[in-house]
Amino acid sequence: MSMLKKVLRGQISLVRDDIKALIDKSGDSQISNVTVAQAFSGLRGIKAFVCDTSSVDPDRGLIIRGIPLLDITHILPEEVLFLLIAGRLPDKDELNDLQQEFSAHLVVPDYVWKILKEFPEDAHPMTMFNTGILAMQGESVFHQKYDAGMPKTEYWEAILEDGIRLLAKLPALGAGIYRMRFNKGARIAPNPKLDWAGNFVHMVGIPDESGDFHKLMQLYLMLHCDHEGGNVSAFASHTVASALSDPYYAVSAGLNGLAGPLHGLANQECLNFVLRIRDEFKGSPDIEKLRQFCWDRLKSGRVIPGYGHAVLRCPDPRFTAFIDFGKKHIHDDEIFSIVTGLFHVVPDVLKEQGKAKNPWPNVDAASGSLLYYYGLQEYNFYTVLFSISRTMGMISQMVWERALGIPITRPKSVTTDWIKKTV
Ligand code: CMX
Repeated sequence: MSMLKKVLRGQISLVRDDIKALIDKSGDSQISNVTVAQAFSGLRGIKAFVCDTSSVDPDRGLIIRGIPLLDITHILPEEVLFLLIAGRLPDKDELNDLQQEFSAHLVVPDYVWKILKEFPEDAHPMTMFNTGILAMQGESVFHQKYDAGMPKTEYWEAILEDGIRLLAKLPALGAGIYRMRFNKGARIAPNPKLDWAGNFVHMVGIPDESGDFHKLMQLYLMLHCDHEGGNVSAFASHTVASALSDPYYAVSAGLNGLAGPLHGLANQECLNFVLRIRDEFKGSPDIEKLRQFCWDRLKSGRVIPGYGHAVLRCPDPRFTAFIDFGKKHIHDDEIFSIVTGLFHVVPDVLKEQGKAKNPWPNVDAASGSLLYYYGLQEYNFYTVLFSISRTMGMISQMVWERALGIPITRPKSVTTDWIKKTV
């Protein structure tokens, strides 16, 4: 049995007892109420369910199991996965054990590549990626054990097994799609000796003599891991998994939400926006020209990608981490200087326009400029990278939801007539 599973076995009954005592004592206490305006506004701000893997503080950003993100930007994605699930960082043996588990499940089955080969040449990489995940659904341990009559108390173990197997394959799936979709030549086989991010760099086939692209991918895959439970992708996968659909169904569903331009696709939109600025001004323009460009975009009725957030009310620490990386490694780069120029301009423009509740940059504002610098320039691939990482959060949340026996999601909708008659 994996060390992570053993750790969880020791925790689950304690957490269950703790929650049972909380409900016995305070089950009738109120934590939120819902206004008519909220009922018409994407459920914004309603506290209606629990997610303990991470939380988003409006003024501080992502906090993972009590640790502010900027305190752990040095850790590996595998370490953050352990942290999300177990609530603490792994020691050396536990990390090694998790990495070995990944190494045992790196290969994407051949039938997936056969399906993906049939896609049109201009298919979006996210469509291919999510299809690849869904195509592997028959591999699900949860699904097989459920059919064989697995007791409820073992659901979480099967979800964890599925999660590790799926996560192990995602760098190969993503890198293979990159090479297939952008005509980069044959797929490169995974190397079981490499770490999760290193394997992606190896299989994507972009030269990395300095090792900095590898460092960037470690940071990238760590930073995007989770963002509490209410964002579109987490909430979608939570809902689908609550019907006891297995992790292949639930992750694919969540990632279909991540593929929306107001969510994870904003990273591709953002780099596209930055490249349009570079092309229009033949380089990095001065601040005044940037300001005008942003106003023109707003006046055409479009959002500024990479800015604003439904929960955050401060610059996203994930943005800060990427900017710090850029300042250290690529500070002279033209594209990166447009990104930092936008950071000087956009918040004031959005404040002046007066619509966005949060004028600050989010995670998607800076990541593309770094990927572009290291040679990953096909920006409609960027959301696939976000997806590889975010699957860690979805799986972690799913493991705990099944461990705690959280029932099927089914909030009550009401009609407009009902509201009119009731309030
Ligand atoms: N540019 C222009 N207008 C913006 C804006 C932006 N970056 N952010 C918000 N607004 C507008 C909204 O479109 C809305 O306008 P309407 O009243 O005309 O509908 C108004 O400001 C109020 O919106 P809000 O309450 O501040 O923001 P929401 O919670 O509704 O939406 C988000 C949040 C992220 C969808 C929005 O800020 C946005 O569209 N940003 C740009 C896209 C983006 O970067 N998305 C990535 C988010 C991070 C992620 O999930 O990956």
